[in-house]
Amino acid sequence: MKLYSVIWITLLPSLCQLQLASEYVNLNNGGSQGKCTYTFVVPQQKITGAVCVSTARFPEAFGVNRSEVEELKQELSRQQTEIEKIKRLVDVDHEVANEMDHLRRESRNMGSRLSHLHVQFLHEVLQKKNDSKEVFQGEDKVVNAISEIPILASKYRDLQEKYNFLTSLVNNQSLIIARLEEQCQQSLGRRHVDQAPSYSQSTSGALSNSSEAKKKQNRDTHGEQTDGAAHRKEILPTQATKTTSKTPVIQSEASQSEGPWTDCSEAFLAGQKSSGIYLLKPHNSNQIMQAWCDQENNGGGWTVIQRRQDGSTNFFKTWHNYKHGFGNFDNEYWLGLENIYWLTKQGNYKLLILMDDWQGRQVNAEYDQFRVEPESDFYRLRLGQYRGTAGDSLSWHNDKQFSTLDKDRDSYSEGNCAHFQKGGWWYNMCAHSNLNGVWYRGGHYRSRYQDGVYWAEFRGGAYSLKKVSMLVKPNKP
Ligand SMILES: [Ca+2]
Repeated sequence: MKLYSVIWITLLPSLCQLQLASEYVNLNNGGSQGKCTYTFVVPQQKITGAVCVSTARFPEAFGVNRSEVEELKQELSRQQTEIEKIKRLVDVDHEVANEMDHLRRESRNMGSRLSHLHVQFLHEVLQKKNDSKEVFQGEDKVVNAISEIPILASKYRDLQEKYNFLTSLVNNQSLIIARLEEQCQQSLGRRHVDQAPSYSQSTSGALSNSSEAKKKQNRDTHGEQTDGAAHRKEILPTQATKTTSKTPVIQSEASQSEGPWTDCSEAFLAGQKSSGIYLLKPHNSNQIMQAWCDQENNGGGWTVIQRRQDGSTNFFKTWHNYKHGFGNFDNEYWLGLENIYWLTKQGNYKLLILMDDWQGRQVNAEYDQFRVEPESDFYRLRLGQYRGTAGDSLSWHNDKQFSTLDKDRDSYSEGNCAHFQKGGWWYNMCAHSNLNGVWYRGGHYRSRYQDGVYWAEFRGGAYSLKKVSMLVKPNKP
């Protein structure tokens, strides 16, 4: 390039400048020596034809003709073109280099992104492994639980067998107690017969010997209807005092009642206006029973068939107990399904239920018809229309049979409602009312089941009532 520049300078059209150019060349080559030397490096050219040289502009003296200059120009132009090409290539190269840089950077980013994804992938693989482990553990637990089911089932069967055994034991014991009571009464009866004259003398003259004997027999009959504890409570004092005085129960009887009456209403109409224990013998029944007659409240003449008031009597009893009755007539008791059957069979009876809560609220529920079917139909409940202030929690039990812990006659197919409710009742599925349930003190109670003495429409199933009584009376005495 430098060489061509030198040529360019020396071959400027204005030859008058040639001298200056030669001096420049000489200066570059150390021309301080004063010698003037010209050096031209031009491509060799073979001149074959006539060369037209303007003698005016390119004097022969310089030894450079016009065609050579043109050639140089062309060469120069070609070189310039080459230079431009090279420049463009360089530019392109530069762009390529930039592009390469950019790609390299991008590649680096991609690399780091790939590393990141790889780490993430590894992490997820580990996580999956852990999850699989948990799934396996869960499956193991399920398998273990399944394998325990037969064991639990067999335990349940064992418990059920034990329960059945205990139930039959309770039944047997109840029968034994009943038999012992019977024997006891027979022996008592023999003693009473021996002492009949003195007994007769001690009672009202209006009573004949035969009626006294009858009354004595009535007492004995009643004894069969009470449960063991209650019965012993009443019989033992009689034994102890038989030669001197009668039991309080008998005294109240003798002073009030010349019965037996068909029911308390008949006694009331006959002038017996004091509440107490009366002897009753319903029509067509050879059973003589005792019952508390309420002659002072709600018009009098009411026969109490059930009463709860202090939790003194256990109501979680067997069929035998519920059939014959249990408890104490002057306190808590159940008259007995057989007695209720004979009592309500006599006519058209109504039922009155009186309830007190622990805050002193008193409510009632009255049903204009009430009776129970015979034992062959498991004392099925027959109930009329409701009226009252407590709300109706018994109609749902209408037409249901009676169930106890040892006799499941309810509408609940999964078990015996009497087990859950801990009483005897005309259970459905299971109860809107449970007046023979567990007597809990204070009202609200905590229990696994709704087993309190409750009337759902009054205080709900989780509230055990303080006082409850069930009374019957004929609609048209
Ligand atoms: Ca059942």
